[in-house]
Amino acid sequence: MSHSNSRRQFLTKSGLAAAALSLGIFSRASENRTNVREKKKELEVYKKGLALSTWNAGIIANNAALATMSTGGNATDMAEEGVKVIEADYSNLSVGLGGLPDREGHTTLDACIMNSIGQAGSVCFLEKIKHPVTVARMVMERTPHVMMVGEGAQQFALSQGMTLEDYESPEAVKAYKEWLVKSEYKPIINIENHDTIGMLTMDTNGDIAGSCTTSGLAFKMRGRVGDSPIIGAGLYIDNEIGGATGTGLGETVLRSCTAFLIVELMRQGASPQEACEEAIKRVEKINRFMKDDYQVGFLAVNKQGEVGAFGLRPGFNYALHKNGANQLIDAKYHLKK
Ligand code: SD4
Repeated sequence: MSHSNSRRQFLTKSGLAAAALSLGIFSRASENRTNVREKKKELEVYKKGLALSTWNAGIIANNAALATMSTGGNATDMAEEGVKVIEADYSNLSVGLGGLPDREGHTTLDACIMNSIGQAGSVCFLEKIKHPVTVARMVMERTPHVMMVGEGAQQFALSQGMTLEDYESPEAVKAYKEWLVKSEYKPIINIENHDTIGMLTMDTNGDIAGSCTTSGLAFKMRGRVGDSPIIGAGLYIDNEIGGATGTGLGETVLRSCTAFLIVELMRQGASPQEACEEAIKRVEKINRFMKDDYQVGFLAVNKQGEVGAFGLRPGFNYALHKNGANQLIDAKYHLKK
């Protein structure tokens, strides 16, 4: 169902429908004009493709996604290739094998991907594999499953031709040694400059896909998994409606199924911006028992190529590649600090 259809259904349910009907033929004519205009706008976005991703590194990832599209890639290829560039950048301390380790000194990776026909793949607690997002895609396309974890996920990756990489980031090792001195476990987002990448893409057919990849919280308990590889929490796509992905303290997102919520709000007629704002407020409400400050930021796109972004607190930014221009934007936020 198109966004305008769902919006109409939403209106039909309200008292506004009667008023709209009583306007008769004039309102229908203007609705038709609006539909034609919306359709044209959609086609423009489709032609040029769209990529939207979290934090500063999103600029590079968006470029890689659009480059993939221009060589014939679809939305899923864009979502995979876009974030792979960040996974391969070992100077990034929050994504890929350069990521900060858990409390026992091991870097463990989480990732997921979802395509435009509703298929999803995910890996969690994966070690020594360079591209968790690619393994997630393999789970999606080559197995009857959605999620694989730990050793089993690693074995599967090896069976599909991937190799073990024993990379140790000097920066991550140094940070870990410093952390060991106090061994204080206090996961605070933003302040520790997390950079998990969540990406939403739209290709020349107007199909939508998404991906999310992270090394999770720095110095997390061994075995801890956040929201990023969880379909419905860190990422959700419904190609009839749109998609959503995010970043932040995963536990708070897991408790509120944020990505799924955003897509459902859009289904009911909310714009991507309205949906992100409502969902972030919901995250805050559900997690009101939390004593420490935390950050969460979410992005959304709908079928018309309209986008939304919202943070719980200041500091969340994202990169948007739309109509041929790629730019970094500071998201609006809910709480003052
Ligand atoms: C997690 N959501 O593992 C991730 C962390 C993150 O920016 O997004 N950091 O909880």
